[in-house]
Amino acid sequence: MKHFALLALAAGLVVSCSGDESGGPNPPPAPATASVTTPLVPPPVFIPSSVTIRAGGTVTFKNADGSPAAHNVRSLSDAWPLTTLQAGESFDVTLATAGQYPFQCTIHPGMNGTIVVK
Ligand SMILES: [Cu+2]
Repeated sequence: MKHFALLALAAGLVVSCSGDESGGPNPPPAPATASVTTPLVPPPVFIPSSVTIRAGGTVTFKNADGSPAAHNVRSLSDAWPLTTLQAGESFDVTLATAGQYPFQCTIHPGMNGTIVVK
């Protein structure tokens, strides 16, 4: 009887896995990568202001090509060092631990965002 219960559990797992692939009840995993950029013209904002990635994923910050303004990206939780982006520059942040990682540009008050790692 115990053996049967284990088999039933295994069968249930298989069914639930195939359900994922066909858009079943479980949400799809968060993407491994996301991008945050800045506009060519003011107001200075991060686009989008919130991105979601899976643990171990990477977010690329990019100062839009052609924008005359420099920006920086400061992690409010010190998850990465303050990084300045001149026009056209970009940098990657890889985050291994689930959580919320708010960030801001210290050059432009109100230029804020959040990375959600799931
Ligand atoms: Cu800025």
